[in-house]
Amino acid sequence: MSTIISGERVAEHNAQLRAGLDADYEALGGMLARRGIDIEHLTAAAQDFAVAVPSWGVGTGGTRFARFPGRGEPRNVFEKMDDCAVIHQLTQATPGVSLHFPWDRTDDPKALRQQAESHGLYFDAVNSNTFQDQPGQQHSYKYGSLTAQNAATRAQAIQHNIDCIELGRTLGSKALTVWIGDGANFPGQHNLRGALERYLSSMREIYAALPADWLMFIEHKLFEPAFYATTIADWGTSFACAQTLGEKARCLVDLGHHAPNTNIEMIVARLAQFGKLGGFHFNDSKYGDDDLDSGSINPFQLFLVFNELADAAQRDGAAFKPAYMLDQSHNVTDPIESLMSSAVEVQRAFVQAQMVDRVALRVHQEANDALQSAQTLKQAYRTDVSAILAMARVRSGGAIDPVGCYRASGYRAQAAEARPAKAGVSGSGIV
Ligand code: PSV
Ligand code: MN
Ligand code: MN
Repeated sequence: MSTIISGERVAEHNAQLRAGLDADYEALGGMLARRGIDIEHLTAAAQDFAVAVPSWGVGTGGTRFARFPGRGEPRNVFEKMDDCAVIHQLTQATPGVSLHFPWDRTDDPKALRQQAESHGLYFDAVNSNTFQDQPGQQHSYKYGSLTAQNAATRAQAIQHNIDCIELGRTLGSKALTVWIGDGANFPGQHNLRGALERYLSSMREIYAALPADWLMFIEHKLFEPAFYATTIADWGTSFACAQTLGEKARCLVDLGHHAPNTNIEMIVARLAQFGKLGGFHFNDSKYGDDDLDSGSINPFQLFLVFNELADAAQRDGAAFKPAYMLDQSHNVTDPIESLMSSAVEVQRAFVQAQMVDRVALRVHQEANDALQSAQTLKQAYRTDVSAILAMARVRSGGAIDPVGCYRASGYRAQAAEARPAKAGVSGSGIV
C-alpha cells in the first residue's frame, strides 16, 4: 500500500511522543481496571472503528456570502483522494470516501478505484446532486427535482440518480444517499401532499435500479433552500418514505438537519428500533445546518447518539451496521486538519459509549433513580480516552498526534506548490 507522507516521518513523530503515551495509557488502563473495564478491549474496538470522509469536505467550503479558498485545494477527484489518503494514513479511522456526483465526475472511474485501493481506501455511499443546475443541463431544478411538476424534469433527476448508482457500482460503493432541496417558499406554492406523492413515485424508479446488495439512504433536512415547506423535512417523513419504498431504503441522520434543541439521540433510538437507521452525516451545529466540525459545539450530544448506537448494537448484534460519514464545511481551518480532528472526535464518542456500565444503568433505571442513571452516563462521558485513541492509531500505523504530524510533514505547502491557485480568482489562497 502506498502512503503519501513517508512512513519514516510518521515513525519519527511517534517516537518523540511514545514514552508519554505509554505512561498515559498505563495510568488509564489501571483506572479502568478498577471499574472492571479492560482497556485492551476498548483499544481493539477503536482500531475497528471507521467513519467515511466526504470528498467535498477536503476543499474549503463557503457560505451564501463568500468562499475564501485555502492554499493547495484539490482541483479534481484524484487530488481529493490524495488528501483523503493523508487523513486516513494519520488517523487510521477513515478508510471510506463518500463521493458526490457530478462534482466528482471522472472519465476514468477504474483509475479512480485503483488509486483509492492503492491507498487502502474504498468508496462509501455515493451522493446525487439535484439541488443545483449543471452547465448544459436540459431542465432546471429551480422549482424542484424529484418532486418537480414537470415530468421531464423529474425524469432527468431520476436518471441522474440511476447514473450515480451505475458509477458507484464501478467504484465498489454499496449505497446511494439522496438529499434534495425540493420544497416551497410560500404557503400555497405546493400542494403539500402532491409534492410528496411525486417524490415517492420518483424514488420508486430509483429504488428499482438499486443492485440487490445496495441500500438507499434518505436524508432529511428541516429547511433550506426551501424556507416554508421542505418536502423531506423530518425523520417522520423520511421514515414513512423508507417504509413505503422497501427494505433497502433507510433513513440517514445528518446531525445538523434538525431544529435547535431537538433530541437527536431519541430519533436515533426510534429509527434503530424500527430497523430503518441507515446511517449518519456527522457534524456539529449551533443554529442550523452549520456543518461545523464534529464535537466542536456539543460533544455530549454526540456521546448520547453513540450511547443509543451502543444500546442498539447490544440488542441487534452484528446485523446493526449503520453507515458513518462526516459531512462538514470548513471555512476557517485547513480541511485536512478539521477532518482528522472530527474523525477522532466521532471515534472518541464511540469509545466512551462502549464504557457505559449498561448493567448499572438498567438497575438505576428500574429503580427510577434518575440521578444515578444520569451519573452512569456521565462517568463514561467524563473519562478522557485520548490515550486509547492514540494507542489505536499507533498500533494501526497512524500518528499519535495526527495534526502535529501533518503540520510537521509540510504536506499543505507541497500541495500549494503542486496545485497553484488560478490567477484573478478572488481570495485566491494567498495568505
Ligand atoms: C445540504 O444540506 C447538504 O449539506 C446535505 O447535508 C447533504 O448531505 C450535503 O449537502 C451534500 O449534498
Ligand atoms: Mn448531509
Ligand atoms: Mn447539510
